[in-house]
Amino acid sequence: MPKITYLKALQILDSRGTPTVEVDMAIENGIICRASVPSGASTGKYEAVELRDGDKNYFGKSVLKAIENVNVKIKDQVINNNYDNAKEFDNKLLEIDGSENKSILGANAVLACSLAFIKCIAQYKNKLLFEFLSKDNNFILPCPLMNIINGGAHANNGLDIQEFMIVPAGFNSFSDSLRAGVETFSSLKKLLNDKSYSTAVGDEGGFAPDLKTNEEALNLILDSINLAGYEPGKDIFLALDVASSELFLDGKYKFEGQLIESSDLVSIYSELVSKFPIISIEDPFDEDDWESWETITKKIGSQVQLVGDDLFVTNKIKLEKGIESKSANSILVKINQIGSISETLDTIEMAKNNNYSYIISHRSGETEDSSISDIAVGTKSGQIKTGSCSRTDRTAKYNQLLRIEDMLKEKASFAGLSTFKISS
Ligand code: 2PG
Ligand code: MG
Repeated sequence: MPKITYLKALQILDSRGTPTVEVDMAIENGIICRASVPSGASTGKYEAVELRDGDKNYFGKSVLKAIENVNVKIKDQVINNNYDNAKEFDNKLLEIDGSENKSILGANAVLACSLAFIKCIAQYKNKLLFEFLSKDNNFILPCPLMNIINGGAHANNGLDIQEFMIVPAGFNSFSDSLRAGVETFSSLKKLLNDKSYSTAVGDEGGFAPDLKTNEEALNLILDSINLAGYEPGKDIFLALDVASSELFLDGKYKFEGQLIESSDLVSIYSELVSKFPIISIEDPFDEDDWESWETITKKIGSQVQLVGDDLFVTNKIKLEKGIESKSANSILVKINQIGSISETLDTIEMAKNNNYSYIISHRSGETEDSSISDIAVGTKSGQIKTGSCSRTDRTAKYNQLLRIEDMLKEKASFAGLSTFKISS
């Protein structure tokens, strides 16, 4: 791999208008790559540290310290050096940082460099990122989990559950699946309009109507699937991200206006799964409530995918604890939660080896960088969570998948339901 000849970070804005880090990197033969970093709202307590300035600019959210860390601390050590592979480069970043959780350089500074580097190597090897990441030539296009009704920390309505997603899995190709998702989204808009609900969209491009109950949201989605001409539970399934760390209060959960015990919540989920074609529930319990995770996995883990997001924060050590305690059967993978691409790939490998499914995911604050689509194809995740089908920050990811599908043609198959941890 040729030497790194240029490295420059710039403060740009994410989809919420919050500052984030963008990096341009060049290598000796003239290849230049750009990467930028997403940011969460319902962040897990154990995520790698996103460095923010905390001063008066942007109400404390500017990232100029992280930018300086790239432009000075990282640049000084990596410029004119060459690294054979992503792991070697990422290890160098970890060494410069020296902390447990990237708090010195900032996970935002580290990830921007890590992602720019892997893009440079891929280009140097004359490969697209998804090809470079793939271990063979059997490509699988992921099934989308599309967040069409937003609640929780992503909207200011009355819904406790953060994400109500549709999963258009019953199709033969990614583009047909996406089309069915888009048609359902448009039908939902019509239904909301008819009922005089707001059709303004939330952070991830889904609608954020002021619905009163979670079941009302689920029923509206079923109606919109039917209205679009599809069959719920055959063509299109449902998925939830409860993001329940946000609902956890003194050992109980705030749910539909009441403080309830975790055992009540287990019953609520079991009932929802029996009433609706729900195939995946993310963060049903708080990131520290391991006991409830074990209980629910025992109870419904053979029927439905139980996804650890805040629980695992894309961290191998956390995932290992989950595997040992039989908590969850799936992991959400967010590159900025752990902060480097090689660590992300290591976590994916662990999930794969232990029969956990893994969903490549966006953050609620996104940029135009669509690398997660390549990562989903390159790692054969079979599932991608990247919001609804509005807002360019979300559609950029779907558009990249359309391009990959077009490029691969019959060399790729569509994952459908194949990677979901559900009873057949
Ligand atoms: C989540 C994500 C993405 P955030 O909880 O899964 O949908 O939200 O980026 O705000 O953590
Ligand atoms: Mg989540």
